[in-house]
Amino acid sequence: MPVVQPTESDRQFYRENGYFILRQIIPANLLRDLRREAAKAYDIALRISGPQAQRLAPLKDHAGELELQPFHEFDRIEGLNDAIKALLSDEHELKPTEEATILFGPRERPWSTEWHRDWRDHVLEAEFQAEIGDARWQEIAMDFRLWNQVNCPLYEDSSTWYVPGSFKRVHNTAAELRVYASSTQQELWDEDKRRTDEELELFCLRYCQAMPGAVQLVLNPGDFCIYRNVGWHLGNYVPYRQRMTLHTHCHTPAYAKFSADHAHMQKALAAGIDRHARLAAAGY
Ligand SMILES: O=C(O)CCC(=O)C(=O)O
Repeated sequence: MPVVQPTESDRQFYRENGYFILRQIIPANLLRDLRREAAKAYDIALRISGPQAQRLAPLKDHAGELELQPFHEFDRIEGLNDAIKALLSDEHELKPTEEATILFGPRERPWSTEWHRDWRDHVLEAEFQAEIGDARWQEIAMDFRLWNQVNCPLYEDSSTWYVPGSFKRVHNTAAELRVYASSTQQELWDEDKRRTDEELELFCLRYCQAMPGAVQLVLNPGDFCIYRNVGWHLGNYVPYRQRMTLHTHCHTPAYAKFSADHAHMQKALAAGIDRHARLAAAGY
C-alpha cells in the first residue's frame, strides 16, 4: 500500500508542533529484510562501541558486512518522497538511507541522553554569540528547509521524547532550564553504578517526565516520525526493549549548505558541551 499522503491540517500540525508521524510506511517483506540487516549492524556496533552501543553510522561504511539493497529499497518506498514533499516542500527529499544511522537500545543498563536541542547545544556559547547571535538563530531555527530529522523504527520504539513547539523559541523557559540543570549526562549514564538498574531506570524516566509539555513518541514498526531536531528532545533507553530504529533526515540543498558553512562550529557531539556557559548566558 502506498504511503498515506499528509493533508493541509497535517502540514499545519507540523509547523506548529514540530513533529509528525507518517504511519506504517514499510511493506512487510522490506521490514523483514531491514530487520535482518539491522541485526548485523547491531553486532558491528557492539564490536565497536561495547554493550551500551547506541548507534552505527553511516551504514554504507559497513557495506562489506551489510547488504545495502534493503536500504536502497527504503529510499524508493512508493509515495514516501511525495509524502515528504507534501508535508514539507518540493525541495525536500529523503537522505539516501545508506548514509543514515541505526539507533539501538543498550544491552546492559538503562540510560538517557540529556534533554538537548541539536546544533544550538553542540556549539560553544561564545562562538555562537560572535558568529550567529539570537536574532539570526530565530530565523535559522524557523527555517523549514533545515532540521527535519527522522526516526523510523523496525521494532516498536518509545525511547524518544519531544517538546512540541519548543523549536520556535530562541530562549528556553525557566521551567525547561530547571529540568535541564537538574541532572547531567554523567548522572544519566551512571557509569560508577551509584544506582541499581531499577533506580536508574526510574531516575531517567522522572527526568523525561519532568520536562513541561514533553510527549513520549510512541512509534510502531514502520512509523516514520519527522521532527524538528532544534526543539527539545532526548532518547531514554532500557535493555528490555529491542530497539533498531532508522535515524535519518529529510534533506534540502539549503541544509547541505548550512551544514558545510558552519561545520567548523560543531564540536564533537559531546554531551553537555559548554553547559555552564549556556546556563550562565540564560541567567541561570
Ligand atoms: O534516541 C533518540 O531517539 C534521540 C537521539 C538524539 O537525541 C539525537 O540523535 O540527537
